[in-house]
Amino acid sequence: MLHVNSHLKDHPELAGFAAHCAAGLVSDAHADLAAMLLGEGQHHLYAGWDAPGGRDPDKQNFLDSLLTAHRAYPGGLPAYIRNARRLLAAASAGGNPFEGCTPEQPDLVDLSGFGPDYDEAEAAGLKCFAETAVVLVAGGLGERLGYHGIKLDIPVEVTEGTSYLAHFAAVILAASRRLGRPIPLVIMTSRETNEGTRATLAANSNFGLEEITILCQELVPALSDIEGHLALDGKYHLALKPHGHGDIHMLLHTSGTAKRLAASGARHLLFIQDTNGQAFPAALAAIGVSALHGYDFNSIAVNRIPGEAVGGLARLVKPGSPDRTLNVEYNQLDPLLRATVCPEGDVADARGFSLFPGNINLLVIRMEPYLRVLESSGGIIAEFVNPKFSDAARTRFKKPARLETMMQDLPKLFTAGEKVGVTVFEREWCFSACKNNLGDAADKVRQGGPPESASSAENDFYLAGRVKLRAAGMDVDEVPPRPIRGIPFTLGPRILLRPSFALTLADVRERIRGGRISGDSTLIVDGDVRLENVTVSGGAALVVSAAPGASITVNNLDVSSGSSFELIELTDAEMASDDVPEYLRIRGYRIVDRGARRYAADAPGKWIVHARGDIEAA
Ligand code: UGB
Repeated sequence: MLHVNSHLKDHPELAGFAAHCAAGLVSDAHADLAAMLLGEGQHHLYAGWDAPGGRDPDKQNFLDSLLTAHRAYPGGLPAYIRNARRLLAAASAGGNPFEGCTPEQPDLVDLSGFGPDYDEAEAAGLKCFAETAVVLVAGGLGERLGYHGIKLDIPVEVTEGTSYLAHFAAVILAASRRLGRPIPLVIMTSRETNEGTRATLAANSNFGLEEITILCQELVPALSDIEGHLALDGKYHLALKPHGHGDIHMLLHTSGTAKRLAASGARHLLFIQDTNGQAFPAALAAIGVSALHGYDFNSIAVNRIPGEAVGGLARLVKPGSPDRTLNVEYNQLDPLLRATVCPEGDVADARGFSLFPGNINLLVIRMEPYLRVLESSGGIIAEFVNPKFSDAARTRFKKPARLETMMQDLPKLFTAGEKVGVTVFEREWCFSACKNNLGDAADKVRQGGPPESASSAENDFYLAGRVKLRAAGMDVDEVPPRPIRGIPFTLGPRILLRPSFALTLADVRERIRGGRISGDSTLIVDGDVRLENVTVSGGAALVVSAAPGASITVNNLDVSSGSSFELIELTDAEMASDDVPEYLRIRGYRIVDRGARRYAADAPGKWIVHARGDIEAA
C-alpha cells in the first residue's frame, strides 16, 4: 500500500481512488498492480473516482478485470504496455515488416495426387501419431457464420448429426485404440467458448477420450493511443479485445502443458482449427512428411485462390539475412507481390492459382524446437498491432487497437536453422472450413471463391468419402451439384467412413473390395467392417456399424431401392423460424432418415451379411 501511495501524492485527480486505498477497500494485489500501472503513466484508469460508497461493485469489477488481464500476460500489464508502445511506434512510422524481402517458393512436398509418396507419408505419419498431441484452437466466435453456440457443437454433417468435436474426438479415440496410447487433446477455449466446450465434453463423457487439457485464453486490454494508454469503454470499465489464436503458444508455455506433453512422450504437436472437418487423414500424412523430411515446422497448404482469406506461404529472401519461410497474411500478400515479383499483385498464375500455397493453419510442429522457442519468448509469439489511424501524423486511432498474435507466426522466432516446410494437398482432401453465413457464402460463390459455409463443409465431408472409395477401387457415380441457397451441393452419393472404420487411405483400400455406389445414395460405415462387392444405388442408404470387438463382412449385397436419407430444403418460413435449429438454418436443409437399411453388431464376434440380406455369426 505504501508503494501505491507514493504514486497518489500530488495527483488531485486520483483523490477518489486514494480514499479507497486509505479506507482499506483496495486489496494488496490490486494496489500493487495500481502502483505498476501508475508507474507506466496509466493515471486515467484511476482518475475521477467517486468517493467510497458510489458504484463500489463496478469499481471492484474494474480492478478485478485489470488483475485478470495482468495475470494472463507473461510479464503482466507493464510488459503488455511496453510491447504495445514499441509496436505502435513502428506502426506509426509506417514500417513494412517485409521490407527488402523477395518471396520465393518454400521447401515444399506436393501430395496433391495420391501415389507412393502419399502412401509412404501416411504410413510414417500413422506411426508418429502415437507420439503426437493434438491441439485444437477453439476460442473464436461464429460471428461471420451467424451461429450463436460454440462452433465445436455444430454438426459437420446432418445425416447422423456428428459435431466437429465429436468427429475430432472419434479420430483421436480410434487412433489411440489402434496405436495403444491415449493421444492427448488440448483445447484452447476463450471466455465465450469455455463454458460451452466444458458442458459438451461433460455431457458426452469426454467422447471417451482419456487425456483432455483445456486452456482458456483471456482477452487483452484495448489501447487508445500510441502511448499505449489502456482504453476504457465506460467509467470503471476496461475495454478488452481478443488477442488471437497465437495465444495457444503462450498458454501451452505458461501452463506447463507443452513441457508435460513432452515429458509424457509427445514428439510432435498437431494444431487443428475448430471447423475444418477435412483435417484428417491429411494431417497424418503431413506428420509423416515432417518425420521423413526433418521439418521442425510444417504448414499444410492448398493451392490458393487469388484474394482468398488465407495467408500465402513463401520463403522470404533478404540480402544479408537468413531466409525465412513464413505465412504472409492475406492482407499483406498483395502489397508484397506488387512490390516484388508480380506488379499485378495477388493474381492467378498459369495454373489458375495464387503464386504461393495457401496456409490453412493445420500445423505440425516438432516438440524439441518448440520448447526452445517457448522458453526464449515466454510464449509471446510475434505480436503485431494494426491500428486504423485517424490523423495524418498517425498518432490517433479511429477506434481502440490491441496487440494480436497468430499461431502460424511461430517461425518468425526461429533462429537456430530450424527447418520449415510446406505440404500441399488437394483442397478437398484437407480443407473445407465452416466460417460464413449463407448470404456471404453465396456472394463468395458468385465471385469464384470457396463458400466456406456449413453446407459446403458438409458437401466436402461427403466428397472426401467418395474420394476414398474411388481410391479403394469402388465405382462411384455421383450426381451433378445443384445450388441450395446459392451454394453448390452434390446430393450424392453421401459417404461417411467413420474413423473407427478407416483412419487412413490405406485402411479404406484394405477394407473395401470392388462394388458400386451411385446417385443420391448414402453409405455410412463405422467400426471393423469389410465391404466386398457391395452395391448401393437408386437413392438407397446402407448403414453398417460394428461395436468395438465386433467385425462385420458384407458380401455381394445389393441395396438398390426402398430406403433413403432424404435431403429436404428449408422453406423461407423455416429459415426465419426460431423453432428450426440454428445448425440447420446456417445450411438451408435438413436430412431425414426414411428407413435406411441398417446392420449393426453390438456384441463382440464376427458377423457376415449375405447377398440375400440377412446377418449371421460367421
Ligand atoms: N481462434 C481462437 O482460438 N482464438 C482467437 O482469438 C481467434 C481464433 P479464424 P482467421 O485457415 O481459414 C486464419 O478467425 O484468423 C481460433 C489464418 O490466420 O477462423 O481469419 C478459431 O476458433 C489464415 O492464414 O481465422 O485466419 C479457429 O479455430 C488462414 O489459415 C481458428 O483460430 C485461415 O485461418 C481460426 O480463426 C483459415
